[in-house]
Amino acid sequence: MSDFSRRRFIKTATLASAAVAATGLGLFSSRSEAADFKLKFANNLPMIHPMNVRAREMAKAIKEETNGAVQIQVFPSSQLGSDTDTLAQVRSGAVDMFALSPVILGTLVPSVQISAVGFAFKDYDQVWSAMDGDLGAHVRSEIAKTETLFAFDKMWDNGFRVTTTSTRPVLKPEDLVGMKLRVPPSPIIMSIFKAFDAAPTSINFAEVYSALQTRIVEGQENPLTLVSSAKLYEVQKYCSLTNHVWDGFWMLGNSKSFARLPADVQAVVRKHVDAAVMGQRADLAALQGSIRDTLKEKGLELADTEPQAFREKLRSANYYADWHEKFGDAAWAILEKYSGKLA
Ligand code: X2X
Repeated sequence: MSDFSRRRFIKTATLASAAVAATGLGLFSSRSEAADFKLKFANNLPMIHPMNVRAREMAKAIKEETNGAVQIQVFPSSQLGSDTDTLAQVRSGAVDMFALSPVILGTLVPSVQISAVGFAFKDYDQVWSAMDGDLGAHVRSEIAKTETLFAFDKMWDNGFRVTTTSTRPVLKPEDLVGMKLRVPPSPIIMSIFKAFDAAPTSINFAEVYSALQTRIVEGQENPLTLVSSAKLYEVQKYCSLTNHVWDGFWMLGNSKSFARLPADVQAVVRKHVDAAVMGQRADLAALQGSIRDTLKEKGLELADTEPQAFREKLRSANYYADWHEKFGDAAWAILEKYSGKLA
C-alpha cells in the first residue's frame, strides 16, 4: 500500500484537474489536521446499531491508512434528512455515501426491489448466496445505470422483517385485515400489506416511534435488531415473527465524489467498507441468539407464525405474478435460482 506520508496531493480548484489528479498523477498531503477529502456517510439507523459501530471503526481505519487524507463523517439516525431527502442528497453529491434499503431505493430504481420479494429467502445461506452472487451483481448493474450512483460490492444486513403491533398479534394473514401498519416509503412493502388487505401507511423511519406512540398507526414491520435498537418495544406490545421479507442496505456512493479519489485511495475505502459490512453481518448473526429473550424482557409478547399461509395469500392475490411481470423473466430467473420457485 502506498505510504501517504511520502505523497503530497496537489490541491486543485476544479473538478477537471481533480479528475486528472484522481488518475494517480496527484500526490497526498501528510497533513493529518486538514483532510484532502472529507466524505459524508448517512444512514437512518440508531447510533448504537451495529452498522454505526462498524462505520465508526471503518472511518477510523481509513483515516489512519491514508494518514488523515480521507476523513469520513458518519451521520446516523437520519440526521441529514429523511431517507427520501437523503437519497436526493447522495444523487446530487451533497452526501457522499448513503446506506439505503432496496425497498426504498426502489422509489428511484424499481428493479432493485427484487431482493425484497415476500418470503423469497428462507435463511441467510440463500440471502448471501444471492446478494453476494448473481442477484447482487444484477442489482448493482441496475444502480449503476443511474450514472449518479454506484453500490459497493457488499450489502449491510438489516434482517428478516417481523411485524409488531400495539393492538393484537398477527398469527395468520386474516389478522392483518384492516390493520393500520406503518411501512417504509416502498412500493414493494406497500404491495405486500395491500395484498393482505391491511391498511399500510408510508412513513419515514425517523418518524416511526412517534407514529406508534401517538397511535397514528397500530403497528410496523422491521427486523428484530431495529425493534430493539430503536426501542420500538416501548410503544409496541406484540411481535409476530412473520419474517416476510429479508432486508439489507446497499452502501451507495455518489459516483462523482468517489471518482475524485485517486485509484489507490478508492481501493483503501472499498477495503474498509467491505470489512465493516462483513463485521456488521457477523454482529447481527451473533445477536440472533439473544435478541428474542432481550425483547421478551422488555415486555414484548413474541409469537411464531406459519409462513405457508401468508405465502398462499400472496399467491392468491397475484402478488408474485404481478412482481414477476414488473421485474421481467430474466431477473425473476436470477431470483428463483436462489429462492426456488415462487409462484
Ligand atoms: O424504514 C425502515 O423500515 C428501515 C429502517 O427498515 C429501512 O430503512 C427500510
